[in-house]
Amino acid sequence: MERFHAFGVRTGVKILEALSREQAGPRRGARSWRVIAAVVVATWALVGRGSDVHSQSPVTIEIRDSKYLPPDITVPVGTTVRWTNRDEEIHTVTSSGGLFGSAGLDLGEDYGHTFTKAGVYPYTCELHPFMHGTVTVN
Ligand SMILES: [Cu+2]
Repeated sequence: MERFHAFGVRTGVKILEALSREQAGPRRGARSWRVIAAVVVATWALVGRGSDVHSQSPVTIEIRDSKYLPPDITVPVGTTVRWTNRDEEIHTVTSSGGLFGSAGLDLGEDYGHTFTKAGVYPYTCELHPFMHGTVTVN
């Protein structure tokens, strides 16, 4: 979500730069409506966009003793969930709907996915089908 905010800020800054060039030009009076429009857009880009996109704190799930801990979590839209493998054994995080999926994670390796839509997302380990977890996004 940090990225979206940065995009908004960059857009806002660009517009303000263009705006100050415009104002320095010789035909300033004739262009005042464009200046007003630019201010509106710049304000939207700087303030509106930045506050519309809430950044959520990331959530960590550990994989230990062939279990996802905690197995079921509920997070707000926009949350990045990160799974870290604490087992000597390789595990995966594989969405049942095919929406996300890790490679085989070795001890200490992790995998993250950002959930941008509300829904219920069950997942499993490709290597151990008895392992189950669910991420509920609302
Ligand atoms: Cu596994």
